[in-house]
Amino acid sequence: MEIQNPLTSSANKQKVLIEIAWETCNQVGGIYTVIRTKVPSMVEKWGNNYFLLGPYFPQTASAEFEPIHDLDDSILGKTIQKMRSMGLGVHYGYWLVTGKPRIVLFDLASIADRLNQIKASLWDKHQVSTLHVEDIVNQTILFGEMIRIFLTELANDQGNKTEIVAHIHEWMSATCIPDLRKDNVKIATVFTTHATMLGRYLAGNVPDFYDKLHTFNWLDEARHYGIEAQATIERLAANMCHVMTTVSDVTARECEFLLGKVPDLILPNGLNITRFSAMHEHQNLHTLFKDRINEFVMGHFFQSQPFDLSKTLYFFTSGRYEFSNKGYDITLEALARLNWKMKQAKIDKTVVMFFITKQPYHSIDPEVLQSRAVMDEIHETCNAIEKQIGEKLFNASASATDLQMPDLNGFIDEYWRLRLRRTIQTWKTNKRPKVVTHLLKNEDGITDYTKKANLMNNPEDKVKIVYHPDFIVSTNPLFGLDYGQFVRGCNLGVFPSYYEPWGYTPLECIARGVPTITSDLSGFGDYMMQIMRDYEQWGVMVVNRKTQDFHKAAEQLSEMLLKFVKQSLRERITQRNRVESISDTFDWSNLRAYYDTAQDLALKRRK
Ligand code: 1S3
Repeated sequence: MEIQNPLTSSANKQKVLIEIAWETCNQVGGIYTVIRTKVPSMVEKWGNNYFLLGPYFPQTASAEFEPIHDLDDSILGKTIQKMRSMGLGVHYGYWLVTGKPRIVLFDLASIADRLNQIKASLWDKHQVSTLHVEDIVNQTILFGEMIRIFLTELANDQGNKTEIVAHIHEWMSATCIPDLRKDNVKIATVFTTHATMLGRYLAGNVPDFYDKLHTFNWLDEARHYGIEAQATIERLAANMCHVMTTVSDVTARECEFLLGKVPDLILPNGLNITRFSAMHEHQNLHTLFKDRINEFVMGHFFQSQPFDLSKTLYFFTSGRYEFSNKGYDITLEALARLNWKMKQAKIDKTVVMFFITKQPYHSIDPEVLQSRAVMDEIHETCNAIEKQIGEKLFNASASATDLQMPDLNGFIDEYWRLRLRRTIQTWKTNKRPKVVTHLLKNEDGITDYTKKANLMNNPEDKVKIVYHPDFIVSTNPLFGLDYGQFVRGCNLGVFPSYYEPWGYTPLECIARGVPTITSDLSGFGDYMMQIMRDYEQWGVMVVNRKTQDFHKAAEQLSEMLLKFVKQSLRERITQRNRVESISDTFDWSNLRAYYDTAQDLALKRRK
């Protein structure tokens, strides 16, 4: 059935959904993943009645945005036209992601001359204090004003012909909500917060944050951390939208105490899951990408510390650099304990733990690059020798007069022998393999902790550390893998967060059939515990951080890691299959229903 487009026809009263986010066509963090991966499922339900709004940044737009040049006389076309005639920069086109939805991007510079006037109005009407704010706040104020103008024009033009829902994500898109309500614009609003600004700051700075939640005075704390504008906008949006939502029960508690609003609904995050028709395919990919990680590990460690790769496990953690919020501290403590336990138990295995995050650095460490390059040279020399032996062996075999196996040693030229020996000689060293792959601008929590815990890649260590202070992209010379491939090549993802409203990283592991560790303070971990009682059976382990202190939780984590290390290859393969088999649970085709409910409720409340 063809879906009639109310933006091009005025025949029937229909519903239109507009999704609005700072991260539409603008990747900053997790919200981009939410919006982008959800598109196919939204387009499936709403067809042409769905589009998105976002900010226009030429650089990101050049990669993901395809302009539509001809504006028709639909309501959408007319609204864009009207805004342009007001002198505002409005870009209209397709977002080049799966589902290819239409998007409208606002050029913030085109309204920048009105910034002070908009700020004055925010203060007069809603007492939002925006003096001396960071530039990002100014940008979001401009963005909010353009959204307000757009929605108001669209709704006025539609009158009673169309029911419009605006689903607004995070405070960065939310300065428009108080005015939309005050002006009684005919639009139903859903506001989803993916964290609270205050929660993020307090969790990282105040011990026992969760126990003290009910004691904080939001305004005092917001002023203390210099985020009064953001916190006020968030609070107003939460209380003035028609339906307020967040991504997990964990964050819902924060909303209650820090935003003064118990969310109406919880909207868990999903992914666009692609499953293979044959189970062995994801196992094959694991082997393929693990081999690539093996190459890196040989280049990095074997120069001074060769170990048996068939008895080596790759663990990793990744995310923004929030040392204790993301649980890097507890992970390091647990690894130090694991190292000790493996040595005590004389376990004949090696664990290489990768920390993948983003911190300022000068460049990749030239010594790390050099070691890799020389190892590649050894590899090439071996290939040349292999070829030479192969050809000579074939000739000798074809022309053989007896059945004696020829002496292979005689087939290698002196030149190649010498070259191989010299390259190995220049490569081998007594130096300890580096912990950090890059030249960091500053020491940080990870480097401090590795020193303090003596996790320094000592020869006797069973647990080796690779700290890669940059996100992994396919052009990266050290791995030559994109992030998804890297995840597939690893054996275990470790994410015992302290503050994590949802947390996509463990979910990204599940989607790729990789077992994972999360915490009961992360939205995802909490959700998992609610929907699957036997989650451990399915390769998801949850560290108890709610009721245990740091040291007890670190001990629990180290035991989880040890148990994993002790598994046999066969057990690991079975576990990977089980993890992969639950990935569908998190496909948007199953989770979109939560969004449908929120949007329906907003329409009912607007009436
Ligand atoms: C937020 O991004 P973050 O990493 O700043 O939103 C994400 C999407 O809902 C969520 O997964 C994450 O926990 C939040 O913290």
